[in-house]
Amino acid sequence: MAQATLPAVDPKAQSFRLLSGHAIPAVGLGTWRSGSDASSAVHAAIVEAGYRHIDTAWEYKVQEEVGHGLQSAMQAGVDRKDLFITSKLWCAELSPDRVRPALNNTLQELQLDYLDLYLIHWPFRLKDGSSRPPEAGQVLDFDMEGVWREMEKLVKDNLVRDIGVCNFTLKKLNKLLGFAETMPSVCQMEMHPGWRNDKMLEFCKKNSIHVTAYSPLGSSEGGRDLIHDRTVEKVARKLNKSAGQVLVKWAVQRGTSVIPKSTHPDRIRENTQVFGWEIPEQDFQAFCRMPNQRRVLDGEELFVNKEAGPFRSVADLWDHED
Ligand code: NDP
Ligand code: 1BO
Repeated sequence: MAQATLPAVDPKAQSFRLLSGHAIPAVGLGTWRSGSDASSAVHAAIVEAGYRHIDTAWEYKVQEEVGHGLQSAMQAGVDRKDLFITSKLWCAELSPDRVRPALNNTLQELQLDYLDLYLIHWPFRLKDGSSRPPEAGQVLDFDMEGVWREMEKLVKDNLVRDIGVCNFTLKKLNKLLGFAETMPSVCQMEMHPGWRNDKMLEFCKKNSIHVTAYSPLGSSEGGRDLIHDRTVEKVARKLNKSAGQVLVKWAVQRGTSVIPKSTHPDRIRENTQVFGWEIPEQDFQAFCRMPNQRRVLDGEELFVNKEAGPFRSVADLWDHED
């Protein structure tokens, strides 16, 4: 297992260095729930707002639209090699024989011949066509080592530059580190002032795994409205920034890359204007003291079956670590 240390975090940096040596841009565009606007959002992000990092997933059902947006950005003169494109392996594909076909399908939808980063979306295997919540027998055993070996082969075959995970617990990450020949470069987790997840951030830092913070604004549709949180509004007003900008900046100052989603060109631009200024320490710490810490994306609807298991509660999903 490779052991190296990441360079110290430079809060002014516009990218972070991964264990592999590749750079991940500090701010990327999220595409979950972007629907048919994903193409124009990706174009606006790259061509008009200067993003170079796009986060998507097969499960978002927008990869074809994202692919169109990428193509139009490249036609406008942006080089593929300057882009950082992330996608994710869905739960139905979490068996070794399905990893490569799933990646090939994703590459085809995105019209790309390699990904910069391929992540295990959630560490739970689902039967094809599973319902939400899952019925008895729809959540299956997950051969983590077998799947990871296949992910490692994608790197060796230059189909993917880096591999990583999302929504892991410390227990699951420790298990993965026990057999990984290629270390996970990135752990993508829900993180914002309402769910700091400090334990995971510390663990990743100690193990030189870069963290990407998802749902940095508290997500949408039933999420947590951090944009109108009093502390966030107060700090934003003081710094003459928007609420979105101070939330994105807080994530970058913590040493994480961050992937706010928007389909509106003005917000897309706003969310990346977070360089050349800092959140002062006392305001940064005020965000770190936000009460009522809880996840927005707890996985319940996707994986919990209260009667049949194997996960009967949200606490089961998260290995009772919270
Ligand atoms: P975010 O925290 O990014 O919030 C998105 C919401 O905020 C949308 O409703 C958006 O609306 C609104 N918004 C965006 N910018 C602003 C702004 N400046 N001011 C006010 N409102 C704003 O939510 P997501 O849950 O989408 O997380 C971001 C990305 O992270 C996802 O899109 C996805 O790529 C990734 N993700 C990964 C997960 C995983 O399991 N690995 C899980 C969840 C997310 P509008 O579009 O109308 O501007
Ligand atoms: C169901 C997918 C959650 C967002 O990544």
